Amino acid sequence: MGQITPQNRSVLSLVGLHLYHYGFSNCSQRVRMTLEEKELDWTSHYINLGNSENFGPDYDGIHPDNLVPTLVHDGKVIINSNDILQYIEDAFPNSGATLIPASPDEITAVREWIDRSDALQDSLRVLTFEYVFKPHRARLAGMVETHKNHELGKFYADFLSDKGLDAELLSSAADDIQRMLEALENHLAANDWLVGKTPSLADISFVVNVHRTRKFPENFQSFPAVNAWYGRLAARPSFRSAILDYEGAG
Ligand SMILES: N[C@@H](CCC(=O)N[C@@H](CS)C(=O)NCC(=O)O)C(=O)O
Repeated sequence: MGQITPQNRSVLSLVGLHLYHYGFSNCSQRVRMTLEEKELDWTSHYINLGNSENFGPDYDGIHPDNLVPTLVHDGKVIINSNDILQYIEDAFPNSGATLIPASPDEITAVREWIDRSDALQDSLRVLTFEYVFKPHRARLAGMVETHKNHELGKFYADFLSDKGLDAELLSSAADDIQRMLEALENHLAANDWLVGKTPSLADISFVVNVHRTRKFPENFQSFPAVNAWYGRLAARPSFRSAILDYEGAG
């Protein structure tokens, strides 16, 4: 979707880079990691999803679906994390790391990996709620009300119901993630990075997903080439400042 015109026009006068984001959100993590790799200064607008701040007055009307992240750059408003990654690279080609390779074939390959990363979001959400948020269910009870008119409303209602998330939904999410890790493993067994000879937007987009799978009890860590690739990315300063430093933040 990329660039939008928000209902809340106040952001159109913002100067510089402003990111509306949440610590634990993998979509926010990939944008922060890209901003760090590009060595760009940005202003943080922290939207605590745990307190439904995405429905609060500061954020309502900025993102049409009340999701994070949103990037505002000199009044241009961009949503969808993977579109934001591409926007940042296009807007700042000469700053920090180059995150898009030069050849048309490689550019297409980056796009394809990013699309596959994007397609994992629903499955990651399902297992995140089941394994990471479920112990804190009681604290999330208010979400049925805040999310009731939202596309996620039914999901929150199911999650917070006595029955919990459907067993079939859980197993199909786990299968989806397993298949994706197998595809990554096949590719990374012969390549250090997803595309080309240096990390690209494809690696950043995906590594936050793999990072999330490491919080699940499933046997998602028995992929040696994925683990080695993950280790290479996790050793980068950008991974610490964009991801690890936010863990535990509300
Ligand atoms: N396709 C969107 C997905 C954004 C998304 O699902 N964001 C989640 C956090 S990762 C969110 O804001 N959820 C709101 C909520 O659960 O209330 C993107 O890549 O930015």
